[in-house]
Amino acid sequence: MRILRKLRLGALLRGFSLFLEDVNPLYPIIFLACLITIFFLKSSIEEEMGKLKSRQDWSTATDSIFHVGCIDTQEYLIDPVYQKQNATFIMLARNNELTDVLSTLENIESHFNQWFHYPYVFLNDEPFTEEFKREVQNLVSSESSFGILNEEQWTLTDSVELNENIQLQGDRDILYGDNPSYHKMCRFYSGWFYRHELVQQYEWYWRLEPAVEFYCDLTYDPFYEMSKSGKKYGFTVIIPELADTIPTLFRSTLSYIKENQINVGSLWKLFTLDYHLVSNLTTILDKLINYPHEIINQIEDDIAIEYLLDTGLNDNETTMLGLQKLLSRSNTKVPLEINKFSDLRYNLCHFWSNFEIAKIDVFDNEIYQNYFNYLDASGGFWQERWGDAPVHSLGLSLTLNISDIHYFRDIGYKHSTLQHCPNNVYNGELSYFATDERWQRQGKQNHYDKGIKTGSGCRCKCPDSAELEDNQSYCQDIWIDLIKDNNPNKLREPIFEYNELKSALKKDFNKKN
Ligand SMILES: Nc1nc2c(ncn2[C@@H]2O[C@H](COP(=O)(O)OP(=O)(O)O)[C@@H](O)[C@H]2O)c(=O)[nH]1
Ligand SMILES: *[C@@H]1O[C@H](CO)[C@@H](O)[C@H](O)[C@H]1NC(C)=O
Ligand SMILES: *[C@@H]1O[C@H](CO)[C@@H](O)[C@H](O)[C@H]1NC(C)=O
Ligand SMILES: *[C@@H]1O[C@H](CO)[C@@H](O)[C@H](O)[C@H]1NC(C)=O
Ligand SMILES: *[C@@H]1O[C@H](CO)[C@@H](O)[C@H](O)[C@H]1NC(C)=O
Ligand SMILES: *[C@@H]1O[C@H](CO)[C@@H](O)[C@H](O)[C@H]1NC(C)=O
Ligand SMILES: [Mg+2]
Repeated sequence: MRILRKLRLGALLRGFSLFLEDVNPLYPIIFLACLITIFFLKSSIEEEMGKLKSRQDWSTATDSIFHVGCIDTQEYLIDPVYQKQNATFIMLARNNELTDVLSTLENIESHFNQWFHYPYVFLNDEPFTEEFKREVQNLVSSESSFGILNEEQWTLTDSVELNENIQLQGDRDILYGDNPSYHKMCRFYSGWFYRHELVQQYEWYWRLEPAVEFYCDLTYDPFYEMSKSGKKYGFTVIIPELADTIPTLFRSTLSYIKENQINVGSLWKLFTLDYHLVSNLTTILDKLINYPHEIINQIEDDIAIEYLLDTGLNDNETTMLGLQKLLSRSNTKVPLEINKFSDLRYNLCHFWSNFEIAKIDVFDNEIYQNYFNYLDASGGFWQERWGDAPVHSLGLSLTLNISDIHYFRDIGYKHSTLQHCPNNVYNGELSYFATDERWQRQGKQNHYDKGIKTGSGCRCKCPDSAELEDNQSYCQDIWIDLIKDNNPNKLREPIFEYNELKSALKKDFNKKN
């Protein structure tokens, strides 16, 4: 065999060199150069790819993927420790969205629910048509129930003022600002969905929307895994909110916290930028220092001014420096940090709430409910266009810690224009089995993306467009940072103390002068 292979290789090479002799003596050199270029290009592409966020392993003791790659679902289901959870899908939808609803259902059944059979709750502000119910029931592998929202759950203050406000938001080009039903939807999802009688029959829910897409198979039960590991809320996408839609949401949130003396959870750190870097600052410095790079400069100026005031004005350099600093400080206006309240600012990050897997009681509790009532009374759901996503995120941070949250990094998901799709695991594929002939996959359908060593997904087929993790905002970075923390549930404390910093800087000052 080996001899045969050698012979063939020899023939091939001879053929090739004959071909080269025939043509141009430069060709072998060009050919070699090409090979070398390809080799270096390939390894540099690989190196570049390795730097991509989506190709890195983010798992920490605080949060990691429940099962990397595919697992054997049949075995998982019969394992005596496995327990099906008291859980449901929920979807708010209109009758005219039936096609998009069916597309979501097909997706979730084929990628997950054909093995787990969790029920569905559909909600609507109008009665669902018979056609809607029939088509849905024909498609899914479990029970479905259909609920209607009452007046109280689906409303905004009905007044002239309301209409003017909503029109104004349209004129300002605020996304969905001039669409009253969008405001109602956001208000419903902010404060009512978890209290609906059909939803109240469960302990867990998975929120779906019409026309969303799942790119991978989920071969384990996310409700069970969350319950087992003490997780309470799961997300797939975290992004910043459009600032124009929520001008006063954060201020209202802070008022609620103050009035009710809420001790926020450490999740608060994911959503807020803390200006309070130095404790015990004098009033004026507290106003002048907003960013880390300003700390040292401002305290040094303070020292120079104090020196001048202590020693009096004479024409040596040190007192002149103090004079200079005093003059420039007296000319300094307190910087206008319009988004800073009580030394904090909302960084606009939020879990994208069109996908949520969570426990119903993360919302169905006194603190969150009163928070919603407070926000509702303030009018922001119609005077502005508060989305349910930032309201959920800020509301959750009133009670939850970082370690209560799970990032479903292995769930490939698309809603409207944004998508997250994980890499498959290198050699981590198990063969697919359908429980219904409708979900059979043949030929191309049963071929998936090539895996990598640090992959996490199971049988993902990702679209050829930008991956959110690689094209993402600061929000994802803050998340990664926080789960790396050894003590993620601790709230942040000021890093420096004013008197300590000042006496250290004073030593330098005295040495120099
Ligand atoms: N029944 C009903 N559902 C609505 C209405 N407006 C929005 N929804 C649902 O609320 C969810 C979010 O609405 P969508 O238009 O997708 O907003 P987006 O995801 O923020 O772009 C979807 O599940 C919609 O089907 C409405 O007026 N009536
Ligand atoms: C599921 O949870 C709900 C809400 O807590 C409860 O009322 C219901 O009895 C539970 N159902 C089962 C089957 O445990
Ligand atoms: C704050 O400053 C005062 C007065 O300079 C000092 O007595 C106190 O110890 C400082 N507080 C802290 C926490 O260092
Ligand atoms: C500047 O003047 C003060 C007060 O007279 C004095 O203590 C200090 O040593 C002088 N510094 C220099 C650099 O001459
Ligand atoms: C990726 O980022 C670029 C530049 O920030 C942006 O123009 C583009 O729309 C983004 N793509 C996606 C899919 O978010
Ligand atoms: C959050 O963490 C703090 C500090 O470890 C702890 O006291 C508190 O009970 C935790 N909250 C929740 C909801 O687990
Ligand atoms: Mg949507």
